Amino acid sequence: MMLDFIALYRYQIALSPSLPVASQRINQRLGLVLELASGDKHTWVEIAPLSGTDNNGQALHGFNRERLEQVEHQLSQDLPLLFNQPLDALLACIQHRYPSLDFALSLAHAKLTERLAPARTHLAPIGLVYGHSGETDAELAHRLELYLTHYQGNFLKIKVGQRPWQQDLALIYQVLAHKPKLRLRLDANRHYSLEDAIDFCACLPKANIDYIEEPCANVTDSQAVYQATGIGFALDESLCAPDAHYQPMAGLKALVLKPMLIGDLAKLQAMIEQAAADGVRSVISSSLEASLGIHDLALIAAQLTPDEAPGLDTLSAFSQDLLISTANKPCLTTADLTLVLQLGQKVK
Ligand code: OSB
Ligand code: MG
Repeated sequence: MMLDFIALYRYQIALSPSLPVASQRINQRLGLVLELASGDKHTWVEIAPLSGTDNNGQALHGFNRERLEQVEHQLSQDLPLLFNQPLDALLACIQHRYPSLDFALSLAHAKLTERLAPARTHLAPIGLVYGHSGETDAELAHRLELYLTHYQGNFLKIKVGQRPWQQDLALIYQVLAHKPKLRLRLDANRHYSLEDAIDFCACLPKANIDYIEEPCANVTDSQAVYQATGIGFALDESLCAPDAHYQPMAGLKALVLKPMLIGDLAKLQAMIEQAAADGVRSVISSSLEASLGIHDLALIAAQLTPDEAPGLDTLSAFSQDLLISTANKPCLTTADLTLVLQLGQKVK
């Protein structure tokens, strides 16, 4: 079976309220959609490196290092070579230069060869709570109260570290006053000083804390927080460098894996297997993809990390869905996207 239809599109979706990317915020999301067909098989994948600029025109840092324009340029060179080639040619294009590109090509291959099956069972993704920009403490507390009355999950992720730790702590006790059995994943995005992280973690209700993502600016300090308080940590930003390695160490509970930043699925799977061998959990997490990407991440999580609820609760700020309708909001079709390149004709 040959790749007999290839199309590449650009999308742009407004976000409201703006979404946090560590300490930065974005109010629009840009990305690409690659559409492929081979015989009667057809699929789409999203390519959306977490890079570009924030609401103040500053470059987003800490996540993908490739720019969308570079990826688009590379694809406009690669795709003509794939046209009328067998599906395995998709894997031959994986060059380990642009993680988002490698991820998308391997994902398209997995979908077209039915290696990524629609999941029989899904663990519900865990809810995500973060302060909106300009929101006061009282407004956040009120919004959270409403949210919790409807929230069904057993886990909840809360973003911390962007205000004095005492306020984060108060919020956590407020949440637990409503739902005392919740297990919390906290994410500090490296914002706490060692001293603040220790003071904060020492006051946490340990039995309710699953782990804290990246409490401090470096892994040595995150480990010192564990040694001082017994609160385990997860790595996220530390895994984003192109050749990132971690050492299994006391207190390291989990790897937060963002496939768009890691690369092809084989590499992702190898990381998950190595972590399991080291006794470290793997949690698949969103890189703020639109609904198409989030849908595929849920399938990947169901297949590769069936016992871990993924962190995918980042769609609510998207003003539109992308090709896959997930909620009561407008859904973009390929006709709404900007065509960059097309090879072959689509058979209906
Ligand atoms: O810090 O984990 C983060 C999304 C984009 C960039 C950074 C992060 C996130 C998320 C995704 O928090 C949601 C999740 O992991 O639950
Ligand atoms: Mg994180």
